[in-house]
Amino acid sequence: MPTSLYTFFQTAFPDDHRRVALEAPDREGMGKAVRASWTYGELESIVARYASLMSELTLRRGDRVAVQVEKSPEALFLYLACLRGGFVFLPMNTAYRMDEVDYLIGNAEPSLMVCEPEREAEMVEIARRYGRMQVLTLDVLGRGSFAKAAANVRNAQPPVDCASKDLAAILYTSGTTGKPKGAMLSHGNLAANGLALREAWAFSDSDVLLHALPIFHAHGLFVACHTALLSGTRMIWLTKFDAKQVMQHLPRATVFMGVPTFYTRLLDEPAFDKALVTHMRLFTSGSAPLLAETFDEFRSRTGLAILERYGMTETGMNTSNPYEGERRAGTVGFPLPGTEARVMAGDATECATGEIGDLQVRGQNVFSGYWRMPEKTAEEFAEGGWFKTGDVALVDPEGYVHLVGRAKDLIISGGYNVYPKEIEELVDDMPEVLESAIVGVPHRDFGEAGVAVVVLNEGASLDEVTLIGRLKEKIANYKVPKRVAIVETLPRNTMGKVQKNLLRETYRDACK
Ligand code: MCA
Ligand code: AMP
Repeated sequence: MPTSLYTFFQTAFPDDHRRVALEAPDREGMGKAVRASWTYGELESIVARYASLMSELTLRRGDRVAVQVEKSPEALFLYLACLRGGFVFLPMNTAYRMDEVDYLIGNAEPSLMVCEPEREAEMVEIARRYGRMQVLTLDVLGRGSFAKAAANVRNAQPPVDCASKDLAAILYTSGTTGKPKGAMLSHGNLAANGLALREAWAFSDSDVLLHALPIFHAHGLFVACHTALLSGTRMIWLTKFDAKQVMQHLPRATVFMGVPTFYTRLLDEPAFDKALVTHMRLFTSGSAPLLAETFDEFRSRTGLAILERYGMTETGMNTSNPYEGERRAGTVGFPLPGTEARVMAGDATECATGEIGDLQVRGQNVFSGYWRMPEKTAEEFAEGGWFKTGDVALVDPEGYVHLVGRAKDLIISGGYNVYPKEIEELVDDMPEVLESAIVGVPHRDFGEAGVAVVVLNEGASLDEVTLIGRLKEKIANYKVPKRVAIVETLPRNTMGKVQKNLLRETYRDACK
């Protein structure tokens, strides 16, 4: 039984290494020099070369490799090379601005940063400050100093035999207080979850996964790629989600995974209908709540029921609607094999069926803790190894889990998490601002989006465009509130706490 995730993948790769692992239609027609498809054999040899290059760069087992690059097949190979070589992959959202990247590098202390060529100079500057990080580049077409150096590698080294508990990746997630925390995911966590999904969703080597998610978060990188790689599945690799492009490739696919915004955008296309999905056996949705109306409209347009599942960066996937059996809109289904879930009324009391409480999960999929934050880690676990998800849920009489709210102050916009606290701190730092509150309100396209409600200092003036412009210089665009309201005071309760529920009500139509 393998313990390294890459060895798990290798075991599942087809015996015939000439079978296609990945095709990148975005690259077709770009000339002979630009590849548009890779067999499993080619994938293996590139991954081996990339891993060997990192060893030649004197990276050691357990060293972190930070990656902020556009989605490309080579970016996936780089991830796989980290797994193969025993290095710890640290992906960063391409939308992150330098302040955000700087913090993550300072915290994770990577030995290597692979970035877009345009960002190289800024990264070198950061590297100089932190001392020991090397910087190489990789662009969306797989070119750059990393690929160039890898092409010259002569001796491919054998895969490193990682143990189940060894770190495979660190994914940063922001928190309700303070700075982003690095969720430490081991080979064992990722393998357990990938295998559970392969079984639950009946993946096989005859599947074709249409991949349109970004690969710097758990959904696109782990959920989608791991199930495919653990099944010897072919992937059609799109650089980003574009409804028309997805429709063009759907007829050749059997599985598609998305956030709810992907589905609402597909439904906005008049030509999206049954004829496009004749080979499709599975559409999954997650990262944010799928509205029942989207589920229903999708079913009436295609005849297929979207399978909604629920997970977190820290845990991978926890629950899923059934592959066989009724998929219920507004629910996230049952705990996956190997994962336990319970709803708690307090520290020690479990809720009865139908009662609302705090959702906790436990299983091999659950991470070991936050990078160098033992206290934060301890706070998030209850006795017995139960992880406190921060989601509020109930389990109905038939065992379906319903997510009914969040205990954490979090906005999920188009599948990306935005923590109001992080934005409020930046707004409050502006000299004109006395205080602010960021709330999530319904958004036609992204499901939810942020509105900044701001109180100015006496006599100060600041308009929406200026405030938004300043935030865009500091943080990723998707975190920037879509609207700004300047008000006299923020509503507070008797304890002095801002009543965000009232603000959500007041501004509920602001982003419609
Ligand atoms: C782009 N913008 C956004 C978002 N995406 N604003 C809020 N929320 C967003 N998600 C901004 C852009 O910067 C731009 O701002 C403006 O909105 C319009 O951009 P547009 O061109 O429409 O956006 P896009 O490039 O088409 O991207 C939308 C998207 C993308 C395709 C829905 O956000 C996406 O791929 N989302 C998937 C997220 C995901 O994979 N989450 C998984 C996390 P401006 O006009 O100001 O420049 S993992 C997870 O949550 C757990 C584990 C789980 O359960 O899966
Ligand atoms: P992340 O930190 O990006 O991993 O986001 C995890 C959070 O996304 C969870 O704690 C949930 O609040 C939310 N989430 C994931 N899947 C779903 C879903 N199907 N429905 C509602 N919320 C979801």
